Amino acid sequence: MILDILKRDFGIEGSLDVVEGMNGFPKVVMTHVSGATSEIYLHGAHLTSWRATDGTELSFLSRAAKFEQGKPIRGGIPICFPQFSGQGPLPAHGFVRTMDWELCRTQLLDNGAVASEFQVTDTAETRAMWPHPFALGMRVVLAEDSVTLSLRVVNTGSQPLAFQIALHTYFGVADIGRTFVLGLEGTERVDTLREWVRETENRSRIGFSAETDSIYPNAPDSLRVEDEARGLSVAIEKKSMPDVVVWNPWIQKSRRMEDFGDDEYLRMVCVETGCIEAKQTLPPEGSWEGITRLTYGFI
Ligand code: TA6
Repeated sequence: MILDILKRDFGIEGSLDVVEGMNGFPKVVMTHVSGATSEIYLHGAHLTSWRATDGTELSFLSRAAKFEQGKPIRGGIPICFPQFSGQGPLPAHGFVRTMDWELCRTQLLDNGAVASEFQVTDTAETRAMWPHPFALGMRVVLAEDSVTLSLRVVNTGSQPLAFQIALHTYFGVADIGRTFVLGLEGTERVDTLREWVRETENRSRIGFSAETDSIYPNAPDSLRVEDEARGLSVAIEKKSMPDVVVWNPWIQKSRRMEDFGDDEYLRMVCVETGCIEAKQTLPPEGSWEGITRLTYGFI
């Protein structure tokens, strides 16, 4: 059975296991010696859980999330590639988040961190939608107080490869009304809910009281999400992922999403990092890498 083979080939006693997740979908469970954990489904190489050393869940996974072939998982950290949202002819956020990725490496590092690597490449189905060969890798490193996600795109074709890419990170919070995003003051904001008007963000602490869906092109590489109700913060540090999106669906959009509870907007916020306006183009054999590190702490 595939699970037994994955356990045999990639399991690390006490640090990493491959188990049956929802609907029998295989998932990697990483456990740091401190007690911190993370879970990543091979479906979409989708991180669905990141827990602190005391078991506090820092990610968000909808109670209505679907675990079905061809469907994205609602919550966690979906990988958007080669398109972001509906900004092109492909399915929303591209197609890799609904593909089965290969688990290709696992490690227990000298510093005690636990690492797993996943890869997906073009298929006849993807080439029918998007006629470009590619290889996309993701590496997840779990440490005591952080999880680091590194993405790498390689152009394995003979033509230039133009793409968008993002980590669509859902953060779990206790109360959206006491949740704030810091670090975007002075950055240009594109408000997709107001005809994509472009204006300067003048708030040092962005709070939430309505549907929010803003793109911040070329945003600072250090941001923070504050969950005031739990006294928790998550620092976001990024490299080569210039653009940020801040999203909360609020009441009406929540009701329209079948894989999202009507009240769940109260307990999540998305702060996404990637190349959205900064579309990338690789020459044949060229590669791009981007990193986002999430570190939790206390306010
Ligand atoms: O977060 C930005 C965004 O494009 C929003 O407009 C919203 O559509 C969200 O992504 C979720 O997209 P999804 O396809 O996962 O429902």
